[in-house]
Amino acid sequence: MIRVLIQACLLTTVLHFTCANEKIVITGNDTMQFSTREFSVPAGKKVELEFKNVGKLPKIAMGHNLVILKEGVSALSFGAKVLQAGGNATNALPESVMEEVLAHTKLLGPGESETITFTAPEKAGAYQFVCTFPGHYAMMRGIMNVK
Ligand SMILES: [Cu+2]
Repeated sequence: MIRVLIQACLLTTVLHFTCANEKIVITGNDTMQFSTREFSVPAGKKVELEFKNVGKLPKIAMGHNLVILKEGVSALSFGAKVLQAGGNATNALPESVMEEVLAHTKLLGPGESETITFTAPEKAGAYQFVCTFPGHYAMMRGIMNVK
């Protein structure tokens, strides 16, 4: 009896780690706190940012978003501008203020998360971020350092 050797072809999955994206994870909670007040990204690099609302309160009372602002835009003055523009619990980021926004997530309810991808500015510096849910900008602010 002739034994036939069957050569099995082993399928290998080759993973390419060619793009070293920056992955940032930030959470927001029911006491109006971002888990991170400051983070750094390399200039001109693709950034992956995951934002999670880890709270339990309803979105209408305690929704959160994460809005990264363009260079030189202050989170405090931007927060006030959003209110003047009619920002509210169901429309926390009115279209009329978008020209000052670099990147942003949606407004998230309890347990929700969103991952956004954007390219960090080429210009090094401190870029402020903020939650624009009404009343939150006083506490929910931070800085993205571009290096
Ligand atoms: Cu918030």
